[in-house]
Amino acid sequence: MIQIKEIILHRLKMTLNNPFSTSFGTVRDKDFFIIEAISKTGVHGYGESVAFSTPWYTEETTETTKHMMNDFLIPLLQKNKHHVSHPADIMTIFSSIRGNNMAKSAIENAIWDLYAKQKNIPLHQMLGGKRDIIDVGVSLGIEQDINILLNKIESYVSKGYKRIKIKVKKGYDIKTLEKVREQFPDISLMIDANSAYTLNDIDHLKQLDKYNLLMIEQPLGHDDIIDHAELQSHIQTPICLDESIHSLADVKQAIALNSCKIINVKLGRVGGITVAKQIHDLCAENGIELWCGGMLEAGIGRAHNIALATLGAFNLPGDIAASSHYWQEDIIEPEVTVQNGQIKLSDKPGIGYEVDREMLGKYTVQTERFIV
Ligand code: OSB
Ligand code: MG
Repeated sequence: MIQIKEIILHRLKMTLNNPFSTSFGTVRDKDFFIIEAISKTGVHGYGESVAFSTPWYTEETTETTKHMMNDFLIPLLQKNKHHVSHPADIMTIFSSIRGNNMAKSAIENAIWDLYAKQKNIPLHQMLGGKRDIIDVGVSLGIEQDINILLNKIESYVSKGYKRIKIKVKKGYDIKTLEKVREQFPDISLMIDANSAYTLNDIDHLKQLDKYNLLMIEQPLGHDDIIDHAELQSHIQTPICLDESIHSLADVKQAIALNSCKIINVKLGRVGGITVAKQIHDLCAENGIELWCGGMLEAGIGRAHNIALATLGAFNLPGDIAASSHYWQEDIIEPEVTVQNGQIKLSDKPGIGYEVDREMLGKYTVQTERFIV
């Protein structure tokens, strides 16, 4: 049994070290929730809501996650408090609410942390993780000045990051890759378009094949599965889906249609650890490669990503950079560090990092408590 006594929503505001630009716009600040779930026995579990302030990536925003948690999800937890024997039950309890996966994921993941701490084992071990050290890559935003991008690549390559991802958009793709490959002919390199192209760009996208890219992430529509299959049949570069995948059903469709060879799994986008594990198992059976995506998380969200990335089929480096890549100071102790492009898993119970209550307090702008 998991007897949840209280849920606390901490609303935080933090500013990124560097504004992060994609084909859709720029993220400078994060306004998000840390969910603290407290059991009757006094165990504290934490989750992080990854929605942004505006709905540019998916439909969710900080405000919609708040509405969902306050008015629907927490009331469902209150009503079903005697029916939680395992964190996977949370998904069933929330199943009457359509979509809103980031809000659901934040709460479910807090309860996974709580449960693992209650059992006194690391979360990655509870999930059936297969490695105690993971390879990681870095995602670099669009830069006005190509030299800034080249310097950043140089710096992350020299720190040992296992692959470099660069954001692209129309007019900032072939020319950029030409320069990057000139200076770094052999690095493991991929691009992410965040839906910047359409099928009219097939001939343009064929030119990518000569840059020996590990993959192209989400070239077409954020809600498309069919056109990606068409595009994949014309290009050699493997397609990776990000925005298109929200559920196990989406993955089934992508597999059936050959829409991608690789999937970027984000806990928030798919609705939490339980679905992510189901997606993992289905992809493992069908030869789809996986890696763990990022949402410019603070430490708690990052710790959950690190645990997820230990699952067997996550065979490609994730967007899981060091805390210091994103933040001046993080809200966990110790912060996440990367050595030679790898993160060593903690052997402490749950997410394996302590929440730094002083830092949490410093960045908190609002706190709400709910008795369950
Ligand atoms: O498309 O993968 C993406 C960041 C915010 C929103 C969407 C994406 C990203 C990233 C950065 O690529 C991932 C990270 O470093 O957290
Ligand atoms: Mg992406």
